[in-house]
Amino acid sequence: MKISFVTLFPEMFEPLKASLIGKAQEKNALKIEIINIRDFSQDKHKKCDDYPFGGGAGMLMTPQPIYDAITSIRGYKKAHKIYMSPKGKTLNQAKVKELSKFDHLIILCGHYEGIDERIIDLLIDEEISIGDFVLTGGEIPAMALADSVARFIPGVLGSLDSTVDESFSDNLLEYPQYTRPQEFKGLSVPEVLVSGDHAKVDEWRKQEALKITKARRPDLLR
Ligand code: 4GX
Repeated sequence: MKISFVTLFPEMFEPLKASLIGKAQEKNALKIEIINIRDFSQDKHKKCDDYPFGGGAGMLMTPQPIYDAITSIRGYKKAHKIYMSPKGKTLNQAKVKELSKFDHLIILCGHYEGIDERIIDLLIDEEISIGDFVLTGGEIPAMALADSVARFIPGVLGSLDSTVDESFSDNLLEYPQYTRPQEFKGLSVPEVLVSGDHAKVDEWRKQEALKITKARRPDLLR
């Protein structure tokens, strides 16, 4: 898979080199590309923002540099083009899985009060939100989205397939887990987990997953 990030702040993507995504790139499972919108500004001062027509607080990103940045990307017509926005549909694991099937994602990161709506009309396939809160820009949401998508790409996760047996795979929160030592600060690991009875362990985990999901996220059970 290829992921192209389109941004005014390319330096913000440096941490991706260190992470799992960096490892995936070395293994050629994933190709990351960072496009600096400012490189495409035709303004004499490389300006990329302006006041909104009709007035109102703050600035908007102007359409020309974004349009030229996206259309400069090889294969942009066939790529799936996403705008990160609190107005988008909230991301969930089913959407992440769906996105992992595309060969090429282009993720546009907005700043200020957002972007000129005509970019969405002309180029964007879907708007995605990572949750009902507002950040200063779309870069962190874009990295969160890319990180979750990358986990579905073969060669990204260390162990072969921990994506299957995990939170959300059956739309439940994960059961509690324990490692050594068997007793820590007076708290013991539940007896069933050290019993060696795999059927009992599986049943306990299923019940615990249901219990915590009912308590914290009853919306997931529907
Ligand atoms: N999930 N942001 C977008 C600019 C903006 C402001 C208003 C449209 C309307 C966010 C989120 C998010 C910060 C990205 C503001 N765009 N992105 N940006 N929550 O908060 O994805």
